[in-house]
Amino acid sequence: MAHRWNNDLTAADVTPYKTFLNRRQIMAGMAGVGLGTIAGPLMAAEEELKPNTWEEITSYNNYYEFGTGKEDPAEYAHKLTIDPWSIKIDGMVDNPGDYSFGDIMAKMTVEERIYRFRCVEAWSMVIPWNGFELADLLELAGVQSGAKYVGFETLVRPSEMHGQKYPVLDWPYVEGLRLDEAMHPLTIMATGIYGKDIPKQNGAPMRLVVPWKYGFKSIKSIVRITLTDKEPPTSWNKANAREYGFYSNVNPTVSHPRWSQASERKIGGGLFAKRVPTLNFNGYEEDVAGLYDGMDLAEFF
Ligand SMILES: Nc1nc2c(c(=O)[nH]1)N[C@H]1C(S)=C(S)[C@@H](COP(=O)(O)O)O[C@H]1N2
Ligand SMILES: [Mo]
Repeated sequence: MAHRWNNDLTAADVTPYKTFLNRRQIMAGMAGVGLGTIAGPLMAAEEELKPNTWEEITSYNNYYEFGTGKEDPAEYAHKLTIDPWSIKIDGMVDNPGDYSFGDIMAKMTVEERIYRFRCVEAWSMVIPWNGFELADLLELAGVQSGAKYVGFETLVRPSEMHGQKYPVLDWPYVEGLRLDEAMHPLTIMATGIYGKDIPKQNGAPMRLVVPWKYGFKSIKSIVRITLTDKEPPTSWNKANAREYGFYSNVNPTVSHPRWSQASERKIGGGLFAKRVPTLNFNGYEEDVAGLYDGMDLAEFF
């Protein structure tokens, strides 16, 4: 399927691969944690920056199935078996069933897209994801007319995901989108990054990427997609409804109860740029604002 949106970012906007790989250490360095892993010149730049709070740091590297520590996913995710892999698509679809990863990949057109992608924790990067539009997969399953929402679930396998032995979240990790959000061409299932297979700590073999929403909406290692007429539960909303709403659109005017979301730091070029204002819908306002016409986005945050 052809691109259905205009990409205004170029190769020059992409965060260098090395910076991407080192970002956990880079961010850790900002809090004075793991200083030994930071290269000299980078350290000098960091020292001029106000350190992040503990809450910010602990949220950077999020894949709680592998532990809550920022280095846990990179350390433990290799244990995950991703072959064979299938996604159950059920609920309000004409063609429910288990779709194997191989079958899905054979039917989808995988493209490279360049996304500005930021996390709720106030940093931003530009990532070249490879993937396909979620809409294409949903069309394959045949969405029924009464469906209004899409629910997603991550694998539950405590033998390989030791973080699931602890009730830090209610497993499985679940997420949801309204159907029109899910069908939007910016919503992709990512299978690769920087032209390589997606690393396990980033959600192999398939994870969602919703670039106008905060990072936690981008659920990793998906095994189930359910079409429904009711707003599906979402993990962070279940854990803390006051801090995390269903929509979670990047919105600089709505502060998180514990921190401002008005600005972000761009990671790139080996040095930190100054804080820059966060853009409404993470810069995708033109593409997605229409989805929320008439909605009070402070109420539906
Ligand atoms: N299954 C699952 N998906 C998840 C998470 C998680 O803990 N478990 N963390 C989320 C959060 S909070 C963020 S910021 C992003 C981080 O994705 P990245 O490591 O690829 O940048 O993944 C999201 N998807
Ligand atoms: Mo996050």
